[in-house]
Amino acid sequence: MDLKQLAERIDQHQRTGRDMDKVTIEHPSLNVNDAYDIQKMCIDFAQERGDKMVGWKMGLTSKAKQISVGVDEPIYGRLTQSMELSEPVLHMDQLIHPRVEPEIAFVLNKELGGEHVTPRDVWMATECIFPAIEVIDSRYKNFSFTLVDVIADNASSTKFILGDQAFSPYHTAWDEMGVAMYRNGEMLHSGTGAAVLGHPVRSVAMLAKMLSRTEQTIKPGMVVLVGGFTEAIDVNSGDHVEVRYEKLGSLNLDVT
Ligand code: 0L1
Ligand code: MG
Repeated sequence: MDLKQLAERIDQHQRTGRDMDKVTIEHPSLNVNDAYDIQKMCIDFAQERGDKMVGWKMGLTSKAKQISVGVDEPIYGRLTQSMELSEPVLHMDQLIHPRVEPEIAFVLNKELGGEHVTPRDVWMATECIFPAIEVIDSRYKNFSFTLVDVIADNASSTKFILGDQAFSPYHTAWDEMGVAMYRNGEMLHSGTGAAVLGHPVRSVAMLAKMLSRTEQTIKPGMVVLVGGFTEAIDVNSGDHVEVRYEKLGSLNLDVT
């Protein structure tokens, strides 16, 4: 089985926004390590085209999502410059079936790595925290996948936007902070930071630990999207999404 060929196929679907069959249908013996190798190859292709890696995202950080995919550990994906929205507008062209999640993002000022990283280490290495919205869009038909498929597809990473205002890590208790997500004025989901592994800081520590398995670290300046505070919502052209963050204000997204 040629992992590079599979990466080329996924990369093409990520770029063109056409859905595809799960890679595990043809290759049931693919494992999680193969999937992370494929994920990295896709990002290498993007970097060869001039894109740049700017951070990481954690996915499957809520119990509900872990149960739906049948796992007990989160997954990670890679964020690139071209995924970051500079304006709060999401264009549907080249997307398949996007979903939106309310998140926060940590930005580090020190390298963080190793299998024993603790929440305390994360706080010592955190420069600031932003309110964030993540747009996920699985390349697989019907948004249906196994763990291996979704890791190979970069944990469904597609777009993200951070608020303009950065906050001190000590601004609030992030596990108690509430968010409410509205689509076209209707409140669809609400939650708190505790939905992310009990506390969002744990998600950053977990990422550092998971990366240490392949001798990688989180570099200073990297963005880390910690995981959804609530379930994701589907969006379509014409929708307006607003996320209200307790003590941080709101983020908006217009879908066109
Ligand atoms: O950000 C996420 O939690 C998504 C991870 C991948 C699973 C999905 O696409 O729902
Ligand atoms: Mg997410």
